[in-house]
Amino acid sequence: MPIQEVEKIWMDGELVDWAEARVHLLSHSLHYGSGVFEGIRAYETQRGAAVFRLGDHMKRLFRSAAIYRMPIPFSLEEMMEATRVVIRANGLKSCYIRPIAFRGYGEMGLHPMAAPVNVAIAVWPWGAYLGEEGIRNGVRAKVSSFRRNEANTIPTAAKATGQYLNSILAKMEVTEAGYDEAILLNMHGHVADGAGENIFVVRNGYLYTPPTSSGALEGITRDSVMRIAEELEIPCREKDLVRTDLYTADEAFFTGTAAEVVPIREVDDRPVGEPGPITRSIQEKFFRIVRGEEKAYEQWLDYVD
Ligand code: PY5
Repeated sequence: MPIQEVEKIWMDGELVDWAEARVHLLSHSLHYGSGVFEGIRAYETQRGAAVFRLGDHMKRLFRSAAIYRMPIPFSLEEMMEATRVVIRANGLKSCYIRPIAFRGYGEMGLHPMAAPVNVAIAVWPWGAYLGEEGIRNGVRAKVSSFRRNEANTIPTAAKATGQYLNSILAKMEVTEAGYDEAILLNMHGHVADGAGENIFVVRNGYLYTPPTSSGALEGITRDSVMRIAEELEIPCREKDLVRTDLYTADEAFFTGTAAEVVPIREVDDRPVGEPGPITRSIQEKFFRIVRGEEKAYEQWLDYVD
């Protein structure tokens, strides 16, 4: 899907024209994956564009950067303000937001400290990552033959650019085979997550999701779903899952900023079924919250104006 271009990108403290947002070929991160990033969404609400859990996403960006000893030359508050500035500059009502901090030009050795840390925030309109049809009727998932990188190889606590090579291998494998999304197991055979989503299953009225120690990212949508489940009085547990737990699930779904809440209707050619009642109720609540229709969750919204 080609990127839908807008006017401006925020780069190192300034708004630059979309086409001028360039980096040097010898940027450290291009060669070694030494960058950290976020994926955030702003939704259209009655009061204009609202960024969903902006502070929590930016805090995760700073945690990711700390793992890689990257000093971000802006404060948390400055990064949040820059996000509002770039959305306003492009006049967007809703968008995907991609902040990135990366080791730039100046050092080609592996010890990266001499390379500057550059920071940018791009925004653009991005529809449902796994498709509108997927949100409505569910997607077909397949367990990839590639295993998830582990917490002590390339730390899954960080959202780093380089670690997505692992997701790309899995995603290519299953999409070329005709499926919509990949599920990755860790080295112990436990379910970690989707290529770019967390995963939940429902069994006998209980909601289960793999713990972060499985190699799952500490997803902000995952956390939102856990809080929604609490309100809906659906018990939710973090638990190690094996692939047959996916086959025998009553319901299953992916969560993520790009994907949002997406039912899984099939795993490895075994039907999980049509999106079930728990998936539906969580999905419905989630979309009401992000659109500013749930007063109790106002603290999750950061209004752009
Ligand atoms: N797991 C992985 C591997 C992810 O890449 C993502 C987010 C998630 C889980 C969900 O985390 P959150 O709910 O905090 O978004 N993936 C990015 C996103 O913006 C990139 C997807 C292409 O959704």
